Amino acid sequence: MKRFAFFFLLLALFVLANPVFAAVIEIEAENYSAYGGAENIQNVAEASAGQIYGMKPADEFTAQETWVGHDFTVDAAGTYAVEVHYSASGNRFAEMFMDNTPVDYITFADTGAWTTFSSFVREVELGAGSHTLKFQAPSDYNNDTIKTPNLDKFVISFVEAAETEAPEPVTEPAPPEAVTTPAAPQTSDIAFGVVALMVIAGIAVRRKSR
Ligand SMILES: [Ca+2]
Repeated sequence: MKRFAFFFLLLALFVLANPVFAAVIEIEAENYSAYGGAENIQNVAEASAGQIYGMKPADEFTAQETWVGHDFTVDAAGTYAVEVHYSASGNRFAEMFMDNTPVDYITFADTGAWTTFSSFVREVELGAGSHTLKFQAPSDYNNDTIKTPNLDKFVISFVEAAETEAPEPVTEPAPPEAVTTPAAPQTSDIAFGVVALMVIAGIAVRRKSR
């Protein structure tokens, strides 16, 4: 029994230390953080938690200011999969942003009915900390010709840790400059010196013998 307890302790430590097992974040679209356009929460029995957020322009036509944002926080930097659950009667469109950076212009493929839900996944790179997932009506939305989807739920899950940058290669120090040895005295210089010494010695000897 003690052996099993030790094993489970090891397993628990591994799970806690490994961000792969970080909690999956689920956000109901109707639990938005902020929105632009018309607030549009609807009860749909088939939806997750029984409600959806329908992106809707304030005036039914001018959608550029129609958006909905959801704040969330991740503990570890890395690649995350954002699973988007939605419904669409006919193809619908919205631009997806993470922290106001465009991720993709999404075609929300026709699910057949507003009560039928489907999902797609986009991967994003996230730093540790807080983020905002935002969907905005496409900029080419005009006179109701491009329509937006009903958003149901987002599931954000860890894929892999951020790559740590490889350290700069250590550059070898340049080899020291070759030491130049002083030029050896020329043979003629040596001969001149010897002769000079002999002359001086000769003079000295002569003076002494006088
Ligand atoms: Ca929902």
